[in-house]
Amino acid sequence: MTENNPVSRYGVRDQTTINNKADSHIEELKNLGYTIVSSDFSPEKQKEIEIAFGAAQQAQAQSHGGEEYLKSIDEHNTIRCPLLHDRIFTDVLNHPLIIEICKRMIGDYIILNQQNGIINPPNKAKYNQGSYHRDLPYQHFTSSRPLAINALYAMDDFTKENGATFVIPASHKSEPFPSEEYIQKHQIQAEAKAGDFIVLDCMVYHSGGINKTEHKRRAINNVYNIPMLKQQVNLPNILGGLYEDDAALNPLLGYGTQVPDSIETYYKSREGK
Ligand SMILES: O=C(O)CCC(=O)C(=O)O
Repeated sequence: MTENNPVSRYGVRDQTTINNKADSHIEELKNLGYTIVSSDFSPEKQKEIEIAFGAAQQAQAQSHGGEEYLKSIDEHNTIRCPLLHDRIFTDVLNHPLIIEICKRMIGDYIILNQQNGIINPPNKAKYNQGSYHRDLPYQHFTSSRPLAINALYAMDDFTKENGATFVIPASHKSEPFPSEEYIQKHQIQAEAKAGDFIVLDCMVYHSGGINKTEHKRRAINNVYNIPMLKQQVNLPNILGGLYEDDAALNPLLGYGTQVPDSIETYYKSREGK
């Protein structure tokens, strides 16, 4: 069943064509709500990201009340805004194929909603992403194109044993959460290799699995959305000018779409339009 030996069909007038890598991921994302994209990062680059991830976790604990405090608010398994700590995380969020897919799916102007380092803890410990949700939680509607897309960079292999992400394929196309019976029958576990991105339509129901191994399962979640949606945290404020001079990162990080904080600022934004 290749182009030279296509599947048998009748009564078919239109068929999706695939001309490049993005096309085939977009077809899966539209139909199933998820796709696995290889980052093609070299092993050295993957290692660099891993080292920076550990350092960012330590830096976060030091500057935000320590490990015990973060535990008390269930934040010890999340690194908020790793790009604040190391430029290498901008290579993850600004990955060319991911950006191409997001722009073709959402529209030309996309902004980063959040970048979070996430750790699925070992030995079946409780994981704050271990329940089914949409990445626009509490929302029950469908849209003709996604409002947001989530690219989960796998730092470790995602396996059934270490809690690879559960996905209910095509659930972005229905308003309600599916029935228990439907979920049991159709949920799949998205296994991936370290260095892959698990890319999801933000409205597809998904959940981290239980990590039954003795090792952490680490990832970096990057969520992109239309500029009309607010960011999880105010990235331009937090970054304080960091990466503002970078022509690609400036709009992506939301520097160009901040809500004016006064009428004067709003008028200023109109100048030259
Ligand atoms: O860790 C996972 O497998 C899922 C992560 C997730 O659901 C999220 O970050 O929204």
